[in-house]
Amino acid sequence: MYKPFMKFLEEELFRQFDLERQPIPPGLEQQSSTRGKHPATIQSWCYKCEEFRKVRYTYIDGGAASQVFNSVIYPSYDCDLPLLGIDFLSFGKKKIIIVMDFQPLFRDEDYLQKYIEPMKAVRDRHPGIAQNLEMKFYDANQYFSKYLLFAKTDAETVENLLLPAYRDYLNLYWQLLETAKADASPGKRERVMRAHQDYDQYSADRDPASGLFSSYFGHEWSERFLYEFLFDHAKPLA
Ligand code: BLA
Repeated sequence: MYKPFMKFLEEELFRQFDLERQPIPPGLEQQSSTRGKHPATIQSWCYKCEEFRKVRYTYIDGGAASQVFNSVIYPSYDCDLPLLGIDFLSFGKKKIIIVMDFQPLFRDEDYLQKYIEPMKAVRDRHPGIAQNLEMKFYDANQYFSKYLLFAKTDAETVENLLLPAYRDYLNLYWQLLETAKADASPGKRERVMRAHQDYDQYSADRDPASGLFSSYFGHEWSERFLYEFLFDHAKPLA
């Protein structure tokens, strides 16, 4: 269901950047499960390039029962561009959740003006999948922008509305990268590094997917996947 979206991202990345494949810890790159009611596979890819210190994406294919496309792009520490976050989920026909955001590293006015305000026009073009939903797992004021795509919707909406919105957000992200590169200042590097690390810790500790990974692949695998791959700058909770 979301494979064309993953493919599109992959093509955009390979077209624009000189990607170098990054190793994924043993056992985490790919896994299959026959534990649940339906068989499922999970597969992940990881790259880096000059502009991005880490580009990762994951696909869970559990047939009609679950389809998930999840990705985070972490820019280089020399640049304070938000992270690009994508979480497209589908559990059967009934539960479809779409999230895509430029996840801000800082919340001061200048920063929001530079990287988040430009999203408004894009968001306003896609009202059908930018619903004002409450977050249950995360704090919307931390690492999320006010112009995120966030919808609980149906397969038909995904089919009709998601691709144009997805392309619009991606295009804006590539544009903002140019702005960010132009005034990267090395003095800010430490601050950016710390923000990436805080994001990983925050995300790993709260990830609502932890139960899903455990049910398919076991608790131990789930913890390793979260702390050694998805959010590998986070420390496991004691
Ligand atoms: C919600 N994301 C969810 C949920 C799951 C996942 C199972 C809960 C759905 C529900 O029952 O309401 C799944 N999260 C995953 C998977 C991975 C993961 C499979 O990290 C990894 C492979 N989540 C992200 C990123 C964003 C994100 C990058 O990983 C940013 C765009 C957002 N996911 C996000 C939000 C919700 C969500 C905002 C709703 C959570 C809430 O209501 O608080």
